[in-house]
Amino acid sequence: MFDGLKDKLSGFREDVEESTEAEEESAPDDESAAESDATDASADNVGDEDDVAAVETDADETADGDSSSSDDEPSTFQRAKAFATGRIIIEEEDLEEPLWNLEMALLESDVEMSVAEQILDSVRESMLGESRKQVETTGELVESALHDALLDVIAVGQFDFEQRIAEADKPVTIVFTGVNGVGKTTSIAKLSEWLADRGYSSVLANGDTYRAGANEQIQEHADRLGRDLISHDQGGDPAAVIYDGVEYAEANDIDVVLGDTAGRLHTSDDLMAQLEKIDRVVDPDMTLFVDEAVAGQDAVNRAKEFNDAAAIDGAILTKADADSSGGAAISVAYVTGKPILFLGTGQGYDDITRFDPEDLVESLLDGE
Ligand SMILES: Nc1nc2c(ncn2[C@@H]2O[C@H](COP(=O)(O)OP(=O)(O)OP(=O)(O)O)[C@@H](O)[C@H]2O)c(=O)[nH]1
Ligand SMILES: [Mg+2]
Repeated sequence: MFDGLKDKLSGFREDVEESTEAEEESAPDDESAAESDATDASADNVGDEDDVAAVETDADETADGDSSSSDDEPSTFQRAKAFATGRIIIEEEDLEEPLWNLEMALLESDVEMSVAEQILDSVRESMLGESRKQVETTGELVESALHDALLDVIAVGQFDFEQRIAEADKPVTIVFTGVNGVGKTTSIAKLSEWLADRGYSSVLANGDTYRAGANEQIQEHADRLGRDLISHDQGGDPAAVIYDGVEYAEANDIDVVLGDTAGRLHTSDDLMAQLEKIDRVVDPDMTLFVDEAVAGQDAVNRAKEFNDAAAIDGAILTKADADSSGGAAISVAYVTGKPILFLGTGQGYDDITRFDPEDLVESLLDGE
């Protein structure tokens, strides 16, 4: 999951390490007193010899840049001192190229432009502090800057889904929307199982009265899981089906109503009007937008458009098992202001995971 993105993020770390190594190379030339300690200090950060050779030209440029340094920039003495104590000073120019590469990497991974910019701004800010920052190791600094920057965008709007279910008046009605074939019906079946594992009963209501075969498909899930299904004939009114689902749950003491809907484009006026009617008639407790992680930037755009057309409360990203880019997982919450609540990670009923921003960030950064 998200392997392509993991590689790209570790590329940023290497980039910064390289450009600060170049920095270290230049420091002893400026201050011979620092030279002996410097060799030890650089040991942690210097990689193989090719790397060092490759950055030496950069080092010259960096040193040249410093000759015109303003008062804000570290003096030669400060640099040498920092260097001698095994510390590194990260300057704006060290980050320029790595940040550019990071931006390209994020965009290539389908991270939305505004989200990539936000990540860059926050990485830049935490790595430079006011004008510069002294740190123990560059790797640690990169790690913590990326960690915080990613978490800030990924965790937007998070709430405790289970707690919300626990505290809400029953039945809790959840309606699922999204375009065709992204995994709405499968996610309903998975969520029904997820809820059952936590002690909540649920009934399925098939508001997809549009597509031929939809009743049979969801009936199969209901049978396998031993859940009740409320459905009407094809062509019926989706709001009426979900309404019946709510009445059934009230009468039978069922905790949660899971209302399916037909796949639709946000541009389809008829189908969007159906959603509005469901909203009016049923007044669901939550509307969850479902899309597939593999759709990348398209999924991000759709999340935004659905949220604009019919406010969503959260999202489920399916097919994360097949997604290498991770762009949708990183961008959807920031772009909509609504959290990703679950990831679909396969075709089995158990293949659903509560989306945990902290876990995701850690797995993105641990490079495994
Ligand atoms: N690999 C993988 N496949 C998934 C996942 N979720 C759903 N699928 C598959 O995606 C396909 C479409 O799933 P559905 O649940 O029918 O999608 P839908 O959104 O209800 O489709 P429509 O009702 O036609 O709009 C099925 O083959 C599912 O098995 C997932 O998390 N991972
Ligand atoms: Mg469906």
